[in-house]
Amino acid sequence: MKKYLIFFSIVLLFPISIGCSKKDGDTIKIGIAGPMTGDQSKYGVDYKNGANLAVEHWMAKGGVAGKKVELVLEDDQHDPKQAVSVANKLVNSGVAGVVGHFNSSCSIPASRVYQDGGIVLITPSTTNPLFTEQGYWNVFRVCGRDDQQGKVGADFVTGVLKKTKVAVINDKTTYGQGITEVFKKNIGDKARIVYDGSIIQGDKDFKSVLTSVKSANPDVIYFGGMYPEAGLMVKQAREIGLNAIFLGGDGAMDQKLVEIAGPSAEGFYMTFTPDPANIESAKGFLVEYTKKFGEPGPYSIYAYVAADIMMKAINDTGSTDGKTLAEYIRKNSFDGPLGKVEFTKKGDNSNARYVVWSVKDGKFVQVTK
Ligand code: ABU
Repeated sequence: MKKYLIFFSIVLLFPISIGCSKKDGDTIKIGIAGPMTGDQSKYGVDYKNGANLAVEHWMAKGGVAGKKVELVLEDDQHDPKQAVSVANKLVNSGVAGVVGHFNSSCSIPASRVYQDGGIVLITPSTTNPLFTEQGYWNVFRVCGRDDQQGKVGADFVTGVLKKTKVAVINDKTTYGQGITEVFKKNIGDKARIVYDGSIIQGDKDFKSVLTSVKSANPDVIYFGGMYPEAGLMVKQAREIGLNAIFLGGDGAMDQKLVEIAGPSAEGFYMTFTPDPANIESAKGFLVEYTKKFGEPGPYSIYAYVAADIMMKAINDTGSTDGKTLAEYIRKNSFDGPLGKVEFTKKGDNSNARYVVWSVKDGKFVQVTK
């Protein structure tokens, strides 16, 4: 009997130990890449915390394919060149897959490095369409796309707010420019674009641009960019008596925007995915995350889901081969805190959708269904 048990244990374990080759002993490495330092580091921390919680849950179940998981954190500082360098480093370090990057300007150039290195990349937050339109076999996103959220923003301005004079400002990044173009296209002839300009990401003083915007007298200012600039911009707009409604995309969505802008953040609209507090399957995650790390950021739950999908793929295939994992991820659906996640052939989440949020009494609340 003992001999049979030993025989079956070897037979059952053998495919796993053969397949899971990208490991150090009994450890599987997964890369987490994003802005871990600098002005967008809040998003990096959310990535790290969300992914750590997913690993903790897998460890409590006995590990991934029976092995420990080590998260390898890399800081791309939301800089495209740094992202490529980090991607090369992760490929060379033998990670089985990567969760990241945060910014479209980083994920898109890095995705090529991971593809060439045979590594699956699941981004929790990169929304520029090009990420999955390049035709790479290795890319997936848990979030939606800017051609979805840019349209939701435009429809909100013309259909719900019923405004007719719009100013647009982008931050000249892949994300900011892309989402602003989608917004403008969907505004079409339903409203007039009375100002169309840009700022440089990282700048702190927007008063000269805002003074020009004020002369154009818009009802709404659409900002394609991230929370550090969005927060300063709305604050400075109010300081010069520019009281138009602000609307942005998911990049503006973080409690840090309120910290930066203070009371001027009130009424700032942004497009993002529906509130997880209303999703039954997300409730356990939200309670546990809050207890461990404090209030989740908008993409904490997306980082959890991305890491969870990566580990489920490794566990269920017993492999760390990129193509095997990509095929598994493309063919299966994944139940988790965000509900069911399924991917299209290109790697987009077929169930992603967008709504409008706003800042009310210093907090973000969902305002459309
Ligand atoms: N989705 C907004 C922030 C990340 C990006 O650049 O896509």
